[in-house]
Amino acid sequence: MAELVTMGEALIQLNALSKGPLRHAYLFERHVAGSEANVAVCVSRLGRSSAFVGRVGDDEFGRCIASWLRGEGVDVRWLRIDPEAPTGIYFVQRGYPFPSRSSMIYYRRGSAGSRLSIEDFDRTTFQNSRILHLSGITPALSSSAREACTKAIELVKDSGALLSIDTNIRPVLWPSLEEATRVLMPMVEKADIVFTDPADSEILIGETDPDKILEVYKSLGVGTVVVKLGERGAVASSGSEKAKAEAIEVTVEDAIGAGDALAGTFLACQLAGRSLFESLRRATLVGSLVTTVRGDQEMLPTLKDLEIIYRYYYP
Ligand code: KDG
Repeated sequence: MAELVTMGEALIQLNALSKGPLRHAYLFERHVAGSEANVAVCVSRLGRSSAFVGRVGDDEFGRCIASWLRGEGVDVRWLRIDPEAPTGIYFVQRGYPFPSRSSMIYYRRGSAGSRLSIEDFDRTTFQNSRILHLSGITPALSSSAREACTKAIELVKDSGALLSIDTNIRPVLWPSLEEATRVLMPMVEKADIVFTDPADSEILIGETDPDKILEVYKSLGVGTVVVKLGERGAVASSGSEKAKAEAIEVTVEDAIGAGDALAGTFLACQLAGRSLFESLRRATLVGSLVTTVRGDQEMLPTLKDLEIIYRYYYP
């Protein structure tokens, strides 16, 4: 069984080749994405085993996601083909209205991925796995997806594996930010590892200061907290240890997916037994790298390449 199991909605990303408002974009590039799928691929590229639980439609985009994940070495035995609904997609608009920033425009309501349910996995899915990774996106998709997250957390807490959660609040997917907080906080409080950022933490705990954020989640009983700070890098805390890592300077093509790259690399490093500092530095480095291209997964390095880049930046 896989060391890391993750559950959520894998999506097709259609990324505009040109920067600017989408109404002027003529050409789009197709990528496989979705926060949890990004983490699964990242972990697998870094030489650790990962499995993805979710649904895609019985359509060409669903087949594209399934074969891509399989090709990346992700265990897809719990990726279900749902004939009743299409695979979800989203478009990426880059560089407008803010230069260097991207926005996501979803076409995913009623998608196969949002129909994730407790029937899609069982106790054996998590047998011998060491980490279950969830994100705040999945509970926002539907009541059955929310129920699936709750059930998976219950099974993992019984199995002794660690629960990792990336808060990943996508406001357009929630009826209100209060509802996001009401649903996500009980999940976050059960987590052993939490990834978050100042924007999400302002919503969830009313804090934007990275040190305060670490403090608050630690006081709620979360063992390891990682605060992603974009071009400022990241800070983390685990037990009595604290670490800080700077992002490397890059030319940003599309920043979407950087947080998942950071989380996936951090988790792969933790699975490999690396220290908090070593894990955070590598995670921040990979987070920066993926912003240099369009697409969330193409730039995720193999373990061998990560070590080469790491030695270059940290001789
Ligand atoms: O973190 C990147 C993801 O947000 C992107 O791939 C799309 O999963 C996605 C989502 O639901 O926003």
